[in-house]
Amino acid sequence: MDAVLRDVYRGILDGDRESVIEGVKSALESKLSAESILKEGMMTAMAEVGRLFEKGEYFVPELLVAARAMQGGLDILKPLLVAEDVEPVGKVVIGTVKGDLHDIGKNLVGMMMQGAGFEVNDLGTDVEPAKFVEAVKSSGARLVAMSALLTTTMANMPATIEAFKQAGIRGEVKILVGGAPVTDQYARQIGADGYASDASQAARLALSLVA
Ligand code: B1M
Repeated sequence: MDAVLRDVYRGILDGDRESVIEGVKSALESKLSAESILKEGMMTAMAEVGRLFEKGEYFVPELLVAARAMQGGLDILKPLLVAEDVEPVGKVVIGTVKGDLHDIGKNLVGMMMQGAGFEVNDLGTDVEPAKFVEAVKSSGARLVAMSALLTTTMANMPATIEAFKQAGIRGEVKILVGGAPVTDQYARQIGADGYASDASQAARLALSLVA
């Protein structure tokens, strides 16, 4: 790994937001692409944080500071991942499902969708099914993107799809799901319209769903 990326990686593992911000700026100055900084420096670090948590070497506070440090780096990369001043190709309502507080993957998906030309209405985390429905009704969005990182909260994806059925507008929206425990098979089983394994794929799929 490039030395400057190693600083970004280390900064996330140490939960050192300032060093991640400085590392990302230096990496950009040394002409590394936003994509390689994100994938090689930041996402590999977050995967390692997860591994250390599983092994019992990291605990929730370490996860929190690592996430805060990663978000600091993402804020710097955002303008490079997102196209400015383009005519929206469509509107998307995005959120992490009820009971789930993980937002880094969802934020990345939102950024990539914005980069692909979507107007993104981000409802945040722990989003109740009814809130997704209300947001679609008030914004006129035709695409809904749901993220879940916990096996226990995945079940709130079909609950949200059911809320759209109950509201009588299931046929008016395309629903895209993703997040670490979600699979293509699960997406089909719950009646979603699409599944993506990462943020770039989610943006491509979103474009094809509104085409
Ligand atoms: Co938590 N956590 N966490 N956590 N956390 C995981 C998910 C876990 C796998 C860690 C582990 O055990 N190895 C585990 C889940 C186990 C399971 O359910 N099978 C876990 C657990 C157990 C928990 C708690 C229960 C811990 C506790 O309290 N004892 C708790 C739950 C809180 C809650 O949500 N109610 C908890 C809390 C937290 C923090 C709040 C401390 C923090 C999140 C902070 C934040 O997000 N602001 C946190 C973190 C940081 C993690 C890990 C370490 C990293 C997640 C992350 O940001 N990854 C994670 C371990 C891991 O993932 N290896 C873990 C980086 C991000 C870029 O990847 O989000 O996967 P990801 O997004 C990817 C794809 O999944 C995809 O695109 C992205 C890449 O391009 N994607 C989509 C995501 N959403 C998509 C939507 C799409 C399409 C693609 O379409 C709409």
